[in-house]
Amino acid sequence: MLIQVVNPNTTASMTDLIGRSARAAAGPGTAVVAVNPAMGPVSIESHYDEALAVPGLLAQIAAGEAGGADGHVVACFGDPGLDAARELAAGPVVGIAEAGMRAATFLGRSFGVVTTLARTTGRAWDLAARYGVREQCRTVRAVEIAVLALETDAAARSRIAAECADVVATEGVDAIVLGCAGMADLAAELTVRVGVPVVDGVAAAVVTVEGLVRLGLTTGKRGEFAPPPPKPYAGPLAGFGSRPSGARPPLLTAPPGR
Ligand code: 5HY
Repeated sequence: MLIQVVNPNTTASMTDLIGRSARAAAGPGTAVVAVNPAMGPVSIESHYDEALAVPGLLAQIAAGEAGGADGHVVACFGDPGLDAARELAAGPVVGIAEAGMRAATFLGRSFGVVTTLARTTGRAWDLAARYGVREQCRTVRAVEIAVLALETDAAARSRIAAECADVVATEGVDAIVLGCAGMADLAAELTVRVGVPVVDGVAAAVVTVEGLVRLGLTTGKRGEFAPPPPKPYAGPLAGFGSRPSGARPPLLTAPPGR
């Protein structure tokens, strides 16, 4: 089985971190390719970033389909372009926010989310509502560390641990969901430090896609998620439009799979 994990921002070092977490979670016989688009924002921290990350994400989904991927992971906590990706892909597509939140609901009555910037917490609440887990989501907290600073800020780790511990102490949650793909490498250590399961959405999404593929299950293609109707697109996105159903837009200069 081949699973493509797409980091929708353009930061290769973050894609490497995401790839390591994804491979560690994947079972025997599952190959993981972690990629990021060549176009789009270096990090996704606003609605604007998220909107403009989607074309690159979809180009990667198309490239992965052409490359034989059995399923895909959208490795950004806003689950950007998830519905569009599900229209394009034959196999299942899972976002890390959905996978992380749903996994947390198996681990107890309530969970909290710890994410990067306060301005992204609204999106996390919207997704909790969309996925029907709003009631189990007790709080969404931000550590006010920029996405790319997660790799460079020496204090980031202890700052995130302190916030997780405070969520457990003050909200009494049974689990924590990490609100950024760039935190994927912290889950195991934080679980020990704060004493409740800390969920990495990248790992949760990989095993979810794996399970769906093993069961022979994929997105329903009869209605809303049927391949997008072919039509002309103008301007820089011209390559995204004119294709017969099931065909894919031409590949953008995607970096070689890792
Ligand atoms: C992420 N941004 O997972 C989100 C996290 C966030 O570039 N990868 C990003 O803060 O919304």
